[in-house]
Amino acid sequence: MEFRKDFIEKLKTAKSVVFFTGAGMSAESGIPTFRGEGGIWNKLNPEELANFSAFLKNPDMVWEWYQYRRNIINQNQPNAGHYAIAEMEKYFNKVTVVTQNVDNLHTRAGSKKVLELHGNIERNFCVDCNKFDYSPELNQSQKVPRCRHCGGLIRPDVVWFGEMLPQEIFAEAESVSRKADLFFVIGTSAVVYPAAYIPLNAKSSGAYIVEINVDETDISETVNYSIKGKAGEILPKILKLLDKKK
Ligand code: BJW
Ligand code: ZN
Repeated sequence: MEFRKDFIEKLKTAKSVVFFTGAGMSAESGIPTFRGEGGIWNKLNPEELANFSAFLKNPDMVWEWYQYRRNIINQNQPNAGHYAIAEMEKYFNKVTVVTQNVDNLHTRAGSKKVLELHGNIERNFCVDCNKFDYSPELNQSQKVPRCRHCGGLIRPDVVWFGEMLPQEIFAEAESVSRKADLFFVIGTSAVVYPAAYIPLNAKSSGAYIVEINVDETDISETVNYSIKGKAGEILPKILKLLDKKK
C-alpha cells in the first residue's frame, strides 16, 4: 500500500502526535463496536442501557451487560494496531492517546499517556457515597453489588449519555490536541459529543488530520487524509515507514 506524500512528509517532521481512538480500534481484538456492521446497538437500544435512569430502573440487567462485556475484554488481547501506537512513542517528542474506549487495551499494549474520555470498565464506584471499590470479586458478581460503606448501588466507572465527561481529562485532551501537529482519528464514527469536538478543534488549530476507518464517517470530508482500512493493518505499516526514517 502506498501512502500519500504529504502524509509521509508530516510523519517525518511531526513532534507532537495524538491518536484519538474509538471502538473500531478494538474491533480486531474481538470487541464489538457500538454502531455499524456487527455493532452491539444494532440489536440493543443504548437508551435502555447506557444511561443512569436505565441503571436505576433495572440495575441487575445493566450490571449483567457490563459483566458480559468485561468477560469479552478480559478474554481478548490488544491487537497489532494498539501495539504499533505504543511503539510510536519512540519516534516523536510527545505522543498522547485520547480514547473513547473503556476497554483498557491501549494501556495493556504499553501506551504510557492514555486519556480516557469515557472512563474505564474495570473500575467501579458507589452511586451514593462515590467511593471506588477495587475488590476483584466485584467483577465476578452476576448481580449488582452493594457498597461496603453505605449499601448503595455499585456501577461501572463509564460515562453514560447525559453525564459529564471527566472534566480535567477532557481539558487535557483538548489542550494536547490543539497543540498537536499530527492527529490520527481511528475507528470512531465521530457522532458522540463532546468527544467528537476534539478532532474538529485539532483541525482548526492547524493539526494535520489523518483518519483510519473501514468506512466513511461524519468527519471523512473534514480530515486532510482519509485512509480506508483496518486499524490493525494500517498502523503497523505506518510504523514501518517510521522505522525507515531512523
Ligand atoms: C473500524 C474497524 C477497524 C470498525 N479499523 N475502523 C452535541 C451535539 C449532539 C448531541 C450532543 C451534543 N452534546 C451532547 C450530546 C448528547 C450525547 C450525544 O453525543 N449524543 C449523540 C449520539 C446524538 N452526549 C452525551 O450525552 C455525553 N455527555 C454530555 O454531553 O454531557 C454534558 C451534559 C450533561 C448533562 C446534561 C446535558 C449535557 C456523554 C456521552 C457518553 C458516551 N458513552 C458511550 C458509552 C460508554 C460506556 C459503555 O461502553 O457502555 O461511549 S456511548 C458509545 O459511543 C461509547 C463510545 O465511546 C462512543 C463513541 O462510539 P465510537 O467509539 O465512535 O464507536 P462506533 O461503534 O460508533 O464506531 C466504530 C467505528 O469504527 C465505525 O466508524 C466503523 O466503521 C469503524 N471500524 N472496525 C478501523 N477494524
Ligand atoms: Zn457507598
